[in-house]
Amino acid sequence: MNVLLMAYGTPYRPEEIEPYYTDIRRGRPPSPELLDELAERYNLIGRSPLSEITYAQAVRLEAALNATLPLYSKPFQSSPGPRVQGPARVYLGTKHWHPFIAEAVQAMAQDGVRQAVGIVAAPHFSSRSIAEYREKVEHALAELGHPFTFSLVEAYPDHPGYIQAVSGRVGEQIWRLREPGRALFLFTAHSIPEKSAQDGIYQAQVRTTAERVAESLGLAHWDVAWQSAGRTPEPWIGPDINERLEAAAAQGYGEVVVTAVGFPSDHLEVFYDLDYEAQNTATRLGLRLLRTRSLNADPDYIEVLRDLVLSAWARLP
Ligand code: FEC
Repeated sequence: MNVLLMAYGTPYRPEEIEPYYTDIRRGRPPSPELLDELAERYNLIGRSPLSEITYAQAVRLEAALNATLPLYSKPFQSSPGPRVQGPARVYLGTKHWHPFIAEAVQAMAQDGVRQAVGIVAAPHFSSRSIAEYREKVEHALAELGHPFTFSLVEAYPDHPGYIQAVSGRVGEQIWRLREPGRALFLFTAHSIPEKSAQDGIYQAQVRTTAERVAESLGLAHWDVAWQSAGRTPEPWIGPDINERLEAAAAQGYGEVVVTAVGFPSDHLEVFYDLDYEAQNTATRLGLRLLRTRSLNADPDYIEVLRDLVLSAWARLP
Protein backbone atom coordinates (compact mmCIF):
# COMPACT_ATOMS: atom_id res chain seq x y z
CA MET A 1 0.00 0.00 0.00
CA ASN A 2 1.42 3.37 -1.04
CA VAL A 3 0.23 6.66 0.38
CA LEU A 4 1.13 10.23 -0.51
CA LEU A 5 0.50 12.47 2.50
CA MET A 6 0.46 16.14 1.52
CA ALA A 7 0.58 19.40 3.46
CA TYR A 8 1.33 23.09 2.83
CA GLY A 9 5.05 23.14 3.63
CA THR A 10 7.07 25.80 5.42
CA PRO A 11 10.57 27.28 5.11
CA TYR A 12 13.12 25.64 7.41
CA ARG A 13 15.40 28.69 7.63
CA PRO A 14 14.89 32.50 7.34
CA GLU A 15 16.78 32.63 3.99
CA GLU A 16 14.22 30.21 2.54
CA ILE A 17 11.28 32.56 3.17
CA GLU A 18 11.80 34.45 -0.10
CA PRO A 19 11.82 31.43 -2.47
CA TYR A 20 8.97 29.86 -0.47
CA TYR A 21 6.90 33.04 -0.80
CA THR A 22 7.76 33.21 -4.51
CA ASP A 23 6.47 29.66 -4.93
CA ILE A 24 3.19 30.55 -3.15
CA ARG A 25 2.90 33.50 -5.56
CA ARG A 26 3.31 31.12 -8.53
CA GLY A 27 6.80 32.32 -9.36
CA ARG A 28 6.28 36.08 -8.85
CA PRO A 29 8.82 37.28 -6.25
CA PRO A 30 7.26 39.33 -3.44
CA SER A 31 8.09 43.03 -3.07
CA PRO A 32 10.69 43.85 -0.36
CA GLU A 33 7.85 45.23 1.81
CA LEU A 34 5.77 42.04 1.54
CA LEU A 35 8.86 39.91 2.20
CA ASP A 36 9.83 41.91 5.29
CA GLU A 37 6.31 41.70 6.60
CA LEU A 38 6.21 37.90 6.22
CA ALA A 39 9.70 37.49 7.72
CA GLU A 40 8.57 39.58 10.68
CA ARG A 41 5.56 37.31 11.20
CA TYR A 42 7.81 34.23 11.28
CA ASN A 43 10.22 36.04 13.59
CA LEU A 44 7.42 36.92 15.97
CA ILE A 45 6.32 33.28 16.39
CA GLY A 46 9.92 31.98 16.52
CA ARG A 47 9.43 29.64 13.58
CA SER A 48 6.63 27.54 12.20
CA PRO A 49 6.49 23.95 13.58
CA LEU A 50 4.63 22.76 10.46
CA SER A 51 7.43 20.65 8.97
CA GLU A 52 8.07 18.68 12.19
CA ILE A 53 4.34 18.10 12.67
CA THR A 54 3.88 16.97 9.06
CA TYR A 55 6.83 14.54 9.32
CA ALA A 56 5.37 13.15 12.56
CA GLN A 57 1.99 12.69 10.84
CA ALA A 58 3.62 10.75 7.99
CA VAL A 59 5.68 8.51 10.27
CA ARG A 60 2.78 7.80 12.60
CA LEU A 61 0.33 7.19 9.74
CA GLU A 62 2.74 4.66 8.23
CA ALA A 63 3.13 2.92 11.60
CA ALA A 64 -0.65 2.91 12.17
CA LEU A 65 -1.31 1.41 8.73
CA ASN A 66 1.34 -1.25 9.18
CA ALA A 67 0.09 -2.14 12.65
CA THR A 68 -3.37 -2.97 11.35
CA LEU A 69 -3.00 -4.20 7.77
CA PRO A 70 -3.42 -7.93 7.24
CA LEU A 71 0.16 -8.03 5.94
CA TYR A 72 1.09 -10.70 3.48
CA SER A 73 -2.17 -12.50 4.16
CA LYS A 74 -2.25 -13.96 0.64
CA PRO A 75 1.11 -13.02 -0.83
CA PHE A 76 1.02 -15.20 -3.92
CA GLN A 77 -2.67 -15.06 -4.71
CA SER A 78 -3.28 -15.20 -8.46
CA SER A 79 -7.06 -15.64 -8.68
CA PRO A 80 -9.54 -12.78 -8.23
CA GLY A 81 -10.32 -12.01 -4.61
CA PRO A 82 -9.38 -9.52 -1.95
CA ARG A 83 -6.47 -7.30 -2.96
CA VAL A 84 -3.07 -8.41 -1.74
CA GLN A 85 -1.70 -5.72 0.53
CA GLY A 86 2.01 -5.23 0.93
CA PRO A 87 3.45 -3.21 3.80
CA ALA A 88 2.30 0.40 3.84
CA ARG A 89 4.71 3.11 2.80
CA VAL A 90 3.81 6.76 3.37
CA TYR A 91 5.57 9.35 1.20
CA LEU A 92 5.48 13.00 2.15
CA GLY A 93 5.02 15.84 -0.34
CA THR A 94 4.47 19.50 0.49
CA LYS A 95 2.90 22.15 -1.69
CA HIS A 96 5.26 25.09 -1.43
CA TRP A 97 8.59 23.78 -0.08
CA HIS A 98 10.79 20.69 0.11
CA PRO A 99 9.98 17.88 -0.05
CA PHE A 100 7.87 19.21 -2.95
CA ILE A 101 4.95 17.09 -4.15
CA ALA A 102 6.79 16.52 -7.44
CA GLU A 103 9.83 15.22 -5.50
CA ALA A 104 7.63 12.75 -3.61
CA VAL A 105 5.94 11.56 -6.82
CA GLN A 106 9.38 11.04 -8.39
CA ALA A 107 10.54 8.99 -5.38
CA MET A 108 7.39 6.87 -5.62
CA ALA A 109 7.97 6.23 -9.32
CA GLN A 110 11.62 5.29 -8.64
CA ASP A 111 10.44 2.82 -5.99
CA GLY A 112 8.22 1.15 -8.59
CA VAL A 113 4.88 2.21 -7.10
CA ARG A 114 1.95 1.07 -9.32
CA GLN A 115 -1.00 2.40 -7.30
CA ALA A 116 -1.26 5.05 -4.60
CA VAL A 117 -3.75 6.88 -2.46
CA GLY A 118 -3.27 10.58 -1.68
CA ILE A 119 -4.54 12.53 1.29
CA VAL A 120 -4.04 16.15 2.36
CA ALA A 121 -3.71 17.33 5.95
CA ALA A 122 -6.59 19.74 5.30
CA PRO A 123 -10.20 18.55 5.67
CA HIS A 124 -12.08 20.90 3.30
CA PHE A 125 -12.11 21.01 -0.51
CA SER A 126 -11.51 24.29 -2.33
CA SER A 127 -10.18 25.32 -5.69
CA ARG A 128 -7.27 27.03 -3.84
CA SER A 129 -6.36 24.08 -1.65
CA ILE A 130 -7.16 20.42 -2.40
CA ALA A 131 -7.69 21.09 -6.13
CA GLU A 132 -4.18 22.60 -6.32
CA TYR A 133 -2.64 19.61 -4.51
CA ARG A 134 -4.34 17.34 -7.05
CA GLU A 135 -3.08 19.44 -9.97
CA LYS A 136 0.48 19.23 -8.65
CA VAL A 137 0.31 15.43 -8.38
CA GLU A 138 -1.25 15.12 -11.85
CA HIS A 139 1.36 17.41 -13.35
CA ALA A 140 4.21 15.43 -11.76
CA LEU A 141 2.70 12.14 -12.94
CA ALA A 142 2.30 13.46 -16.50
CA GLU A 143 5.95 14.62 -16.53
CA LEU A 144 7.02 11.09 -15.59
CA GLY A 145 4.76 9.39 -18.16
CA HIS A 146 2.06 8.28 -15.68
CA PRO A 147 4.06 5.60 -13.81
CA PHE A 148 1.25 4.84 -11.35
CA THR A 149 -2.49 5.28 -10.82
CA PHE A 150 -3.49 7.71 -8.14
CA SER A 151 -6.66 8.30 -6.14
CA LEU A 152 -7.09 11.33 -3.87
CA VAL A 153 -9.22 11.65 -0.73
CA GLU A 154 -10.87 14.96 -1.62
CA ALA A 155 -12.31 16.09 1.72
CA TYR A 156 -13.42 14.84 5.12
CA PRO A 157 -15.40 17.68 6.71
CA ASP A 158 -17.78 15.37 8.60
CA HIS A 159 -15.69 12.27 9.22
CA PRO A 160 -17.01 11.05 12.60
CA GLY A 161 -13.49 10.61 14.01
CA TYR A 162 -12.50 14.10 12.91
CA ILE A 163 -15.65 15.62 14.45
CA GLN A 164 -15.00 13.69 17.66
CA ALA A 165 -11.34 14.77 17.79
CA VAL A 166 -12.21 18.46 17.30
CA SER A 167 -15.16 18.27 19.69
CA GLY A 168 -12.97 16.77 22.41
CA ARG A 169 -10.54 19.68 22.17
CA VAL A 170 -13.34 22.29 22.11
CA GLY A 171 -14.71 20.52 25.19
CA GLU A 172 -11.40 21.17 26.99
CA GLN A 173 -11.95 24.90 26.50
CA ILE A 174 -15.54 24.71 27.78
CA TRP A 175 -14.11 23.73 31.17
CA ARG A 176 -12.09 26.94 31.20
CA LEU A 177 -15.04 29.26 30.50
CA ARG A 178 -16.58 31.34 33.24
CA GLU A 179 -20.05 31.17 31.68
CA PRO A 180 -20.11 28.41 29.02
CA GLY A 181 -23.76 29.01 28.10
CA ARG A 182 -23.04 32.67 27.25
CA ALA A 183 -19.81 32.19 25.30
CA LEU A 184 -19.49 32.39 21.50
CA PHE A 185 -17.75 29.53 19.65
CA LEU A 186 -16.09 30.60 16.40
CA PHE A 187 -14.90 28.02 13.88
CA THR A 188 -12.32 29.29 11.41
CA ALA A 189 -10.71 28.22 8.15
CA HIS A 190 -8.33 29.94 5.74
CA SER A 191 -10.08 32.57 3.64
CA ILE A 192 -9.77 32.36 -0.15
CA PRO A 193 -10.54 34.98 -2.80
CA GLU A 194 -14.28 35.35 -3.41
CA LYS A 195 -13.82 34.63 -7.11
CA SER A 196 -12.32 31.21 -6.23
CA ALA A 197 -15.20 30.37 -3.89
CA GLN A 198 -18.21 31.12 -6.07
CA ASP A 199 -19.47 27.52 -6.11
CA GLY A 200 -19.85 27.69 -2.31
CA ILE A 201 -18.47 24.15 -1.80
CA TYR A 202 -15.68 25.26 0.53
CA GLN A 203 -17.92 27.46 2.68
CA ALA A 204 -20.54 24.67 2.93
CA GLN A 205 -17.94 22.08 3.99
CA VAL A 206 -16.46 24.34 6.68
CA ARG A 207 -19.98 25.09 7.96
CA THR A 208 -20.75 21.34 8.04
CA THR A 209 -17.75 20.72 10.30
CA ALA A 210 -18.74 23.60 12.58
CA GLU A 211 -22.36 22.41 12.70
CA ARG A 212 -21.42 18.82 13.57
CA VAL A 213 -19.06 19.92 16.35
CA ALA A 214 -21.63 22.39 17.70
CA GLU A 215 -24.33 19.68 17.64
CA SER A 216 -22.12 17.14 19.37
CA LEU A 217 -21.41 19.58 22.22
CA GLY A 218 -24.83 21.24 22.29
CA LEU A 219 -23.33 24.70 21.76
CA ALA A 220 -25.88 27.50 22.01
CA HIS A 221 -23.93 30.25 20.23
CA TRP A 222 -21.57 29.50 17.36
CA ASP A 223 -20.55 30.84 13.96
CA VAL A 224 -18.02 30.44 11.15
CA ALA A 225 -15.34 33.09 10.53
CA TRP A 226 -12.43 33.26 8.09
CA GLN A 227 -8.80 33.97 8.76
CA SER A 228 -5.45 34.67 7.12
CA ALA A 229 -6.78 36.42 3.98
CA GLY A 230 -3.92 37.19 1.59
CA ARG A 231 -2.35 40.57 0.99
CA THR A 232 -4.07 41.16 -2.37
CA PRO A 233 -6.56 43.89 -3.38
CA GLU A 234 -9.32 41.45 -4.50
CA PRO A 235 -12.14 40.59 -2.03
CA TRP A 236 -11.63 37.46 0.11
CA ILE A 237 -14.45 35.53 1.79
CA GLY A 238 -15.47 36.81 5.19
CA PRO A 239 -16.27 37.74 7.86
CA ASP A 240 -12.63 37.92 8.87
CA ILE A 241 -12.02 36.62 12.41
CA ASN A 242 -11.01 40.10 13.62
CA GLU A 243 -14.22 41.65 12.25
CA ARG A 244 -16.24 38.82 13.77
CA LEU A 245 -14.62 39.51 17.16
CA GLU A 246 -15.63 43.19 16.83
CA ALA A 247 -19.20 42.05 16.14
CA ALA A 248 -19.07 39.61 19.07
CA ALA A 249 -18.07 42.40 21.44
CA ALA A 250 -20.90 44.56 20.04
CA GLN A 251 -23.33 41.65 20.56
CA GLY A 252 -22.36 41.59 24.25
CA TYR A 253 -20.24 38.43 24.37
CA GLY A 254 -17.48 38.40 26.99
CA GLU A 255 -15.80 35.06 26.15
CA VAL A 256 -15.00 33.52 22.76
CA VAL A 257 -13.56 30.09 21.93
CA VAL A 258 -11.79 30.01 18.55
CA THR A 259 -11.25 26.67 16.82
CA ALA A 260 -9.31 26.53 13.54
CA VAL A 261 -11.20 23.64 11.91
CA GLY A 262 -9.53 24.30 8.56
CA PHE A 263 -6.07 23.47 9.92
CA PRO A 264 -5.23 20.18 11.62
CA SER A 265 -1.71 21.43 12.46
CA ASP A 266 -0.09 24.32 14.31
CA HIS A 267 1.77 26.76 12.04
CA LEU A 268 2.17 30.42 11.15
CA GLU A 269 -1.52 31.02 10.50
CA VAL A 270 -2.43 29.60 13.93
CA PHE A 271 0.39 31.07 15.99
CA TYR A 272 0.42 34.51 14.31
CA ASP A 273 -3.09 35.10 12.93
CA LEU A 274 -4.92 33.62 15.93
CA ASP A 275 -2.59 33.59 18.93
CA TYR A 276 -1.08 36.99 18.19
CA GLU A 277 -3.31 39.09 15.91
CA ALA A 278 -6.79 37.84 16.91
CA GLN A 279 -5.69 37.67 20.55
CA ASN A 280 -4.63 41.35 20.36
CA THR A 281 -7.98 42.25 18.81
CA ALA A 282 -9.80 40.42 21.59
CA THR A 283 -7.73 42.12 24.29
CA ARG A 284 -8.44 45.52 22.75
CA LEU A 285 -12.16 44.72 22.76
CA GLY A 286 -12.13 43.41 26.32
CA LEU A 287 -12.99 39.87 25.15
CA ARG A 288 -11.53 36.74 26.71
CA LEU A 289 -10.33 34.57 23.78
CA LEU A 290 -9.51 30.89 24.27
CA ARG A 291 -7.97 29.00 21.34
CA THR A 292 -8.66 25.28 20.93
CA ARG A 293 -5.48 23.20 20.62
CA SER A 294 -4.73 21.66 17.23
CA LEU A 295 -4.90 17.98 16.27
CA ASN A 296 -1.28 17.87 15.04
CA ALA A 297 0.04 14.28 14.97
CA ASP A 298 -2.08 13.10 17.88
CA PRO A 299 -3.34 9.49 17.75
CA ASP A 300 -7.00 10.45 17.17
CA TYR A 301 -6.15 12.47 14.02
CA ILE A 302 -3.80 9.73 12.77
CA GLU A 303 -6.69 7.29 13.18
CA VAL A 304 -8.87 9.56 10.98
CA LEU A 305 -6.18 9.61 8.27
CA ARG A 306 -5.70 5.83 8.55
CA ASP A 307 -9.44 5.19 8.18
CA LEU A 308 -9.73 7.48 5.14
CA VAL A 309 -6.67 5.95 3.47
CA LEU A 310 -7.90 2.37 4.01
CA SER A 311 -11.33 3.24 2.55
CA ALA A 312 -9.78 4.95 -0.47
CA TRP A 313 -7.39 2.03 -1.01
CA ALA A 314 -10.28 -0.45 -0.89
CA ARG A 315 -12.05 1.55 -3.65
CA LEU A 316 -9.09 1.39 -6.05
CA PRO A 317 -9.80 -0.73 -9.15
O1 FEC B 1 3.52 27.71 8.82
C1 FEC B 1 3.79 27.98 7.64
O2 FEC B 1 4.92 28.36 7.32
C2 FEC B 1 2.80 27.85 6.56
C3 FEC B 1 1.40 28.20 7.02
C4 FEC B 1 0.33 28.22 5.93
C5 FEC B 1 -0.68 27.31 5.79
C6 FEC B 1 -1.54 27.77 4.74
C7 FEC B 1 -2.68 27.12 4.34
C8 FEC B 1 -3.56 27.56 3.37
N1 FEC B 1 -3.35 28.61 2.53
C9 FEC B 1 -4.45 28.74 1.70
C10 FEC B 1 -4.64 29.67 0.71
C11 FEC B 1 -3.75 30.69 0.42
C12 FEC B 1 -3.92 31.64 -0.67
C13 FEC B 1 -2.84 32.51 -0.64
C14 FEC B 1 -2.01 32.11 0.46
C15 FEC B 1 -0.83 32.72 0.85
C16 FEC B 1 -0.03 32.34 1.92
C17 FEC B 1 1.20 33.03 2.33
C18 FEC B 1 1.71 32.33 3.42
C19 FEC B 1 0.81 31.23 3.69
N2 FEC B 1 -0.22 31.26 2.76
FE1 FEC B 1 -1.74 29.91 2.60
N3 FEC B 1 -1.03 28.93 4.22
C20 FEC B 1 0.13 29.23 4.93
C21 FEC B 1 0.98 30.31 4.69
N4 FEC B 1 -2.58 31.00 1.08
C22 FEC B 1 2.98 32.63 4.21
C23 FEC B 1 1.80 34.27 1.65
C24 FEC B 1 1.64 35.49 2.49
C25 FEC B 1 0.22 35.80 2.80
O3 FEC B 1 -0.55 36.09 1.86
O4 FEC B 1 -0.13 35.67 3.98
C26 FEC B 1 -2.57 33.67 -1.61
C27 FEC B 1 -1.62 33.18 -2.69
C28 FEC B 1 -1.42 34.20 -3.78
O5 FEC B 1 -0.82 35.25 -3.51
O6 FEC B 1 -1.85 33.90 -4.93
C29 FEC B 1 -5.09 31.64 -1.67
C30 FEC B 1 -5.42 27.71 2.05
C31 FEC B 1 -4.87 26.98 3.09
C32 FEC B 1 -5.54 25.78 3.85
C33 FEC B 1 -5.36 24.49 3.10
C34 FEC B 1 -3.96 23.96 3.14
O7 FEC B 1 -3.36 23.79 4.23
O8 FEC B 1 -3.43 23.71 2.05
C35 FEC B 1 -6.79 27.50 1.39
C36 FEC B 1 -0.88 26.06 6.57
